Amino acid sequence: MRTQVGIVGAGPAGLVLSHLLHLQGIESVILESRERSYVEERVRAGVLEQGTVDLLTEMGVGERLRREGLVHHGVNLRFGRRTHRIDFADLTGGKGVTIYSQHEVVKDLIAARLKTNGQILFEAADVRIGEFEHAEGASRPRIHFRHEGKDQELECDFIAGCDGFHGICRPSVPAAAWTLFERVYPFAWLGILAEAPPSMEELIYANSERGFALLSMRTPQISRLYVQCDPEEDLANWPDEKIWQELQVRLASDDGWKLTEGPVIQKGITGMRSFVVEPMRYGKLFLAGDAAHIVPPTGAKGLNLAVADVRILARAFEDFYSRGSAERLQQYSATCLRRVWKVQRFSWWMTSMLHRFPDENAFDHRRQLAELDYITGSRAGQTTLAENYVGLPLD
Ligand code: RFL
Ligand code: PHB
Repeated sequence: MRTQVGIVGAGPAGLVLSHLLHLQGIESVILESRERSYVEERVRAGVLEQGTVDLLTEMGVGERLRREGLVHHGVNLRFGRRTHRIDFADLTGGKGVTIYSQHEVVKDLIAARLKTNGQILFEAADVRIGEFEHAEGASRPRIHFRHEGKDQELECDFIAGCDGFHGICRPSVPAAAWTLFERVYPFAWLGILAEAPPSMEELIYANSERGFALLSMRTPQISRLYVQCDPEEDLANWPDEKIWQELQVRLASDDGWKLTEGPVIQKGITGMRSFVVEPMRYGKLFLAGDAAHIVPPTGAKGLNLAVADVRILARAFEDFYSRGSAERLQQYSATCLRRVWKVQRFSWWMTSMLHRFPDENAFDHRRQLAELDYITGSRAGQTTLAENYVGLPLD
């Protein structure tokens, strides 16, 4: 088999890249280790920046998103039992975010790829990459894999490593070629999906004496809620009643607001880390999305950052194939990393401002509350949060 760009991973990064390339007349093949239904049902992120929505719309995959997505023009911070709304529309000139599940985005992208005869090989086993080491020269990268019981080889001009944090692309490069930057947080998020109408129109991020809590949503009937917990926590220790009890206490306010409970239909624990690999390119291998960086979910940025990377990568491939210019490919890593580090900073900042740390002392906690008081009380502070949350410019 032969293609122009071989893509490993059918998450948001791989799928958006493949569809953007198709729109530019560039061929690609996606190899995905999981089955289609698994990829289409995996519960993950839910907040899309304006730039992500605009890009998906321009790509022709925004129709259901426009119809079913919930547009939010603000977000609430709750601390000291009081609620403070950050008004994105007012602070950013009308911008907002859209609440639409990542797995719905993935479904829409897979449908669009298949409709235009895109090749996605699900359940590709033992995926290995080779001969990508040299940026210049005639050697062609190869991806070896097993599909439908047969060993196969995909020859391509370039490989896009869109295979997430636990993928095989990054570890296929000699460790000495990368510099890794990492911070692992001493807490995790226990998340639930509940059949309960969201108790607030917009999200609530709460810093409480008992730790962080978040009220989010998926649809007007389904709430998505999180509580900070120990990273080693066993889900078995969290029966539904205990989760609701903890949410009730952490989200409690003095303004008459009430949390509506309902049957829990899904729950899971997600660890929290900040991670960046530099550079994001090695020879003819380009890393994008979670394969290159991880953010803690407090800023709701993981999916948006993955989309921003592949938008830059698709443009670079377009320049290469249509004009023979490799300049943007050479600049790919540096261009992405400028944005990646700003988003890392924002995600770390939101995380540090909103969680209780096991080693914090009374001074640290008072300082955290003062920071929240400052951010919510000053227009400059609110603007800092708002412009990062709705998304920094893509260029
Ligand atoms: P993905 O979505 O992980 O997709 C990678 C794809 O590669 C496949 N793969 C392989 N395929 C072939 N061969 C191999 N050897 C392979 N190894 C892996 C995988 O099956 C998968 O289909 O990465 P991508 O495209 O970069 O997209 C990034 C986003 O998915 C991610 O940043 C966010 O979902 C992060 N994230 C969250 N972000 C938020 O903003 N809010 C959230 O609430 C939120 N929750 C989450 C999350 C990430 C999670 N992970 C990674 C465990 C919850 C979880 C559980
Ligand atoms: C979600 O709805 O899953 C969600 C929302 C906001 C975040 C993280 C996750 O910061």
